Amino acid sequence: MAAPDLPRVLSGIQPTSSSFHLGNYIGALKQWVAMQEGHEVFYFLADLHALTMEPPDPKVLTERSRGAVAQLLAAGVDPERSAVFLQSHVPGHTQLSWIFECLTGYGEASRMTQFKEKMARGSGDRVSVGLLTYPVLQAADILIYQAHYVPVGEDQRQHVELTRDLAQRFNGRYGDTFVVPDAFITPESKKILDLQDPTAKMSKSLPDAGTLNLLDDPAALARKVKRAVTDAGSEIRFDPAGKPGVSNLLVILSAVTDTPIPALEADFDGQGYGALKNAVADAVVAFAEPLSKRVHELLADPAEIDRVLARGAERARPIAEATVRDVYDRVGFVPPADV
Ligand code: AQP
Repeated sequence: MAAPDLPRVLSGIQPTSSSFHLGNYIGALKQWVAMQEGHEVFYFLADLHALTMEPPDPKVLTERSRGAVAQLLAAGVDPERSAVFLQSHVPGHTQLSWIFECLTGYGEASRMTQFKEKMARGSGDRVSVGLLTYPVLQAADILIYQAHYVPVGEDQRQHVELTRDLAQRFNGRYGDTFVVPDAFITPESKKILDLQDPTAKMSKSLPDAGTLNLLDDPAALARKVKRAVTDAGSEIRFDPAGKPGVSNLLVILSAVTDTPIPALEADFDGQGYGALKNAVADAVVAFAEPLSKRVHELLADPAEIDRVLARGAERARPIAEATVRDVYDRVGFVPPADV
């Protein structure tokens, strides 16, 4: 395990589908893997957050959670170096969340873009209070570990800003308690776009044709890439404003082959969109196929997945408990006496 004086990294991902997509991988998980070097890292499956929309069938949630762990490990998260755990295994997250809920304005929470977007998809009583307070629980998830960096995609920037505000608000009122964390967002890969609608982010809640799922079979992946919406003209150039479809394909190719975008632009000089799509399809399949195979191997031993989660929670819990104790003291709760 990493030395405790290394900068701390914390991030989470929701087990809200049976497969992560390439946006999750390129925007977040790839950085999770890289940041295992030189940092003390905590990565959790946000199973509490997974209830905020329409709560899934309990068996499905259990399966998705184990499946999510398998995908993290197959993508390169190493449980020896990273604490990998379930949010529901560390009660401190919800204990701290209440304190932050009481420091967050109702208007402030209801202005969060993701809340407004998801609220627009639901209606009336089907929008849960949990959806409103989700970013506050997320602030607790981060601050409870005194994390310095939070590797996420661009869509999470506003939530990390709220986390920073809440840390500063608490520190201002009760004295220096929390590290004020920074979002770690890589400029080019911060927002992978939907292949059918390059104005929207790739997302599990958009139609499947535009989403490259890590566990899709190779034929489906290749088909989706080859049917991707591209732009006017024929030149292969990285220009996110003028050529969003082509630029998105270049970002994907760059991420899965670890090749800088200018080198790809040079390689494809004079070639058409068809050549780019063929190369992206081949590269995505070459990346996803072994990952998918490894996921299925790992899932054959669910007891080992549960042991990884137990070891991760064992590392996380003492840090979380110490923060909750300190915070409860600072707000003035009477400490429980020894009897
Ligand atoms: N398209 C994306 N590009 C870059 N990063 C992305 N992330 C998600 N989509 C993209 C990042 O993935 C991490 C995990 O996100 P999450 O668990 O919150 O998943 P999500 O945002 O709910 O994923 P979806 O697919 O977008 O789900 P819906 O449709 O339900 O909202 C985060 O770091 C996120 O930034």
